[in-house]
Amino acid sequence: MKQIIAPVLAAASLLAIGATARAQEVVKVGLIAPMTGPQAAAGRQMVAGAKLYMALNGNTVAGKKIELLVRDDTGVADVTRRLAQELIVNDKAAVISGFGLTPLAIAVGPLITQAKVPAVIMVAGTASIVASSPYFVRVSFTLPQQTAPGAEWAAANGIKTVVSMVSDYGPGLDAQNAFKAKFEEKGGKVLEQLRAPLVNPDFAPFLQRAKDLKPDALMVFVPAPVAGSVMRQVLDRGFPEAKIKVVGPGDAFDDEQLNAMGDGVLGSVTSYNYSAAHDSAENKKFVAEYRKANNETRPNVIAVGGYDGMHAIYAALAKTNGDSTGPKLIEAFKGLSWESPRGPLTIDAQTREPVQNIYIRRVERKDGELYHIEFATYPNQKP
Ligand code: VNL
Repeated sequence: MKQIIAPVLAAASLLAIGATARAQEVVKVGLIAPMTGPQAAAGRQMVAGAKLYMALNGNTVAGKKIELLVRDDTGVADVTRRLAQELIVNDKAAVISGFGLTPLAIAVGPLITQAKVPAVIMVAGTASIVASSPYFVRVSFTLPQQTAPGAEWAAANGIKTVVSMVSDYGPGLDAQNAFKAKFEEKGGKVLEQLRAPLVNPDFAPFLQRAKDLKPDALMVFVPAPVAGSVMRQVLDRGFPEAKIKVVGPGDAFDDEQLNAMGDGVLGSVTSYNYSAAHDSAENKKFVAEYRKANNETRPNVIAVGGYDGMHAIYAALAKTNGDSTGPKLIEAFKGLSWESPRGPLTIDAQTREPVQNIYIRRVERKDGELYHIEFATYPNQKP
């Protein structure tokens, strides 16, 4: 009897080990972000958002353990491409994510198409990116989506002439074109479209030119990490005293930096998909947990992108019941819909783009701090 039981027990324990190994099967998620360099704030915020989602929702989906692999591309597209290749080929990542700037997303398009690995865009906002590969999916926004409602609001609220000043690359040109198209359709006039270099910008000559043209408003787009520096120069140059308002998408009024901009930005009206003051239970929880985990800093559009990007990955994996093969996974992202801290968010099943509310907000002082207080909504905006 003993001789029989021993091998049976041994087999049983081997089975148990096998079951444990299966239960711990890992799905690797690459997150490529600028953790150093001039856009490092974007990397820090994106990773903080993604990690917060995992901390609040556990690291197991459909029986698979989710492992986050963070890589620093320093904001350089060639590095993004190399890291994506390493994540896919060496680490066998099932999905990659991140992309803090437009050129960094564009750089991985051909690679993900060939490898059939989904790439979740958490920030980059140039309209054309997602259509360049059937394996892109975007949870962030596009600049035309963010900008057009604000242009309409400006035209309907006493602003007749505008000069625009943007960072000279994809999202800046998208914002500039979308603003002009909508603003002029509604009867306004864009007097001049100025473009400052993305790298080491000196805004002074552009701001002087804009001020000399005496518009009712200056429309500004810069990537969110540059917001504090551009707004300081706008205020120092006396735009408020000259009664020139500042309008546009919310990037130049980044939530993390808003309070430090001071009273010169009080009353500014912009259009955007996210405000830290968004009035919902989901957002109150998100802001409180983010502050607790991140040295009391305020979450911004980029932090929400990281948080929602992880949600999309979890939800897609749950939908495939843990099957992380690329073609099945990319299908599962299509049509996902959930309540984000920003409000309701849907990934359009045809375009793989975010459909979301765009809010008109005014900078006000609330509980002793400056916030974007939303007061009008353009619902379910397609990119
Ligand atoms: C982009 C667009 C980057 C909006 C941003 O901050 C932003 C981009 C890093 O597409 O490069 O606020």
